[in-house]
Amino acid sequence: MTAKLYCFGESGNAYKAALAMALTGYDWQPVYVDFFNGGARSPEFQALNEMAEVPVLVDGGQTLTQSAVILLHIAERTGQLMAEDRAEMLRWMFWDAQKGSGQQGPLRFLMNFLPEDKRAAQAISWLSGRTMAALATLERHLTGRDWMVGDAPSLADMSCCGYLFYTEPFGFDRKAFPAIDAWLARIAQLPGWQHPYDLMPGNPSDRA
Ligand SMILES: N[C@@H](CCC(=O)N[C@@H](CS)C(=O)NCC(=O)O)C(=O)O
Repeated sequence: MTAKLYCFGESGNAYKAALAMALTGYDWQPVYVDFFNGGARSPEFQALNEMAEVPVLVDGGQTLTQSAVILLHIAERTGQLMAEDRAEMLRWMFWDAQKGSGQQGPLRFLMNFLPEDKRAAQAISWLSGRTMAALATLERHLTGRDWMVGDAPSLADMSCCGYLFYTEPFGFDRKAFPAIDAWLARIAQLPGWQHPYDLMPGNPSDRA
């Protein structure tokens, strides 16, 4: 049965799952969540995910939330994108959930999607410092290696790249991070790769 990914184009956390499914040839379809009009806070959505967060994957009889859990499910089902060194792969996925996507997502939201009069300067400044430090960590790790773990793409790459293909500004300039830049180019060369706005419904231009 075709799996359903509850998602929206601007969601880097949903993109991780969508990208993994696109690269592995998973049988899936997107279900649009109207996040910017409260879609993730509706009683219907919260019945699906009590955490009121996107993404959610409904696959057969299972309802899965948290992008890392969904990624593991896809790798276990397909036998693809699972690094040989599972602990190292999980280490980077946990890191990403807190220091990578966990900060990039809110920062990008604050800087681009909140009404201008609600963009708290102090929160942006604090999150920017944390985000830049985490990007420096990622840059150091990727210097001299092609993939996050071992010599092939894995869930760690899906996770850590979640927000880095978007062009809405949040202080990440690819040119300033050559190892990240080259790694993103390698990911974009993988057969089946698509940009988040091509893979999932919803785009900032819808609200322009
Ligand atoms: N740790 C979660 C984070 C999910 C998340 O923060 N999703 C955002 C959209 S990208 C969301 O639904 N946020 C709602 C909120 O924070 O109220 C994951 O990896 O799935």
